[in-house]
Amino acid sequence: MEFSKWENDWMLRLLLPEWQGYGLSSEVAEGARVLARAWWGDDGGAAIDVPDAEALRVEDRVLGLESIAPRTEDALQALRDLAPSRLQMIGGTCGAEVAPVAHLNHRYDGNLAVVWLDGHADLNTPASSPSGHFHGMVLRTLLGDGPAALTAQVPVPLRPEQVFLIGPRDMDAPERDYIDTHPVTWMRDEAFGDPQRVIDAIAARGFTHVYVHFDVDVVNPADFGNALMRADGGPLLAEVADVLSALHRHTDVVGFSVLEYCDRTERDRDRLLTVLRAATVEGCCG
Ligand SMILES: [Mn+2]
Repeated sequence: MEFSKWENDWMLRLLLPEWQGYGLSSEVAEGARVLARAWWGDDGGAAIDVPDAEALRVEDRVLGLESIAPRTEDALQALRDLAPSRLQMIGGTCGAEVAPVAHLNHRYDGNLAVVWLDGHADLNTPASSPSGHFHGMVLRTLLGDGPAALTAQVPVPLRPEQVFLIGPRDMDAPERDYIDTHPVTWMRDEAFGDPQRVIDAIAARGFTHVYVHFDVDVVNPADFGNALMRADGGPLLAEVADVLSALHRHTDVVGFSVLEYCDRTERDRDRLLTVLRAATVEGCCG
């Protein structure tokens, strides 16, 4: 029935401009809001409120955990209430990913490939993180190892097999150890020269739904300057665009997030918008 399809299968646009996952500046919060206005216009969907200024302290070895945990709970509650089957998110830091990934992994009961396009692996734990910044722990938290105030909120943790790290190159030794000892997929330059490899890897694992995490720092900082963090080396924006487009064309992308954008130059804003519009025009999230 047409009507029930609408009820059960619909896409939510979510703006979650949190900066506390990094915690030292709120530049990404403004970046997220600017990007949302430019990409979505008035069709902005839902927004989670985030204070622009806030004193953060370290709790359980995580900077700002007292701010991050209740906001994550609010976001998860909103997703449970709205019950979207598809999501497009513009977030501040990668720390914004807990709620959308947890929601969709629950919804699809683990049939979800999580493609992590990022200059970093985000696989630290509170104990292994050199900085105490949550945005570098978020993927590990989704895998079940993280601050208890957040892991307790994830109804179905990711399994390592669901994780496809595409582009990480700047990682700490404990993150590398995790990759070496768990069946996660890790691709670097080879994925950007040949996006079909990513599609094939997902198909080989049997997943039929895909979540695409796009931290703009996956792009070589020599080619794109509007990212919060800097991970030297890596692909050109045009090469990342090819992967994004291939994923949207050839897989069922049920979630797509853009993170860690800082609105420093109009030129790079326009280049990014062109990429986002081109990638999503034929996919689910257009
Ligand atoms: Mn990241």
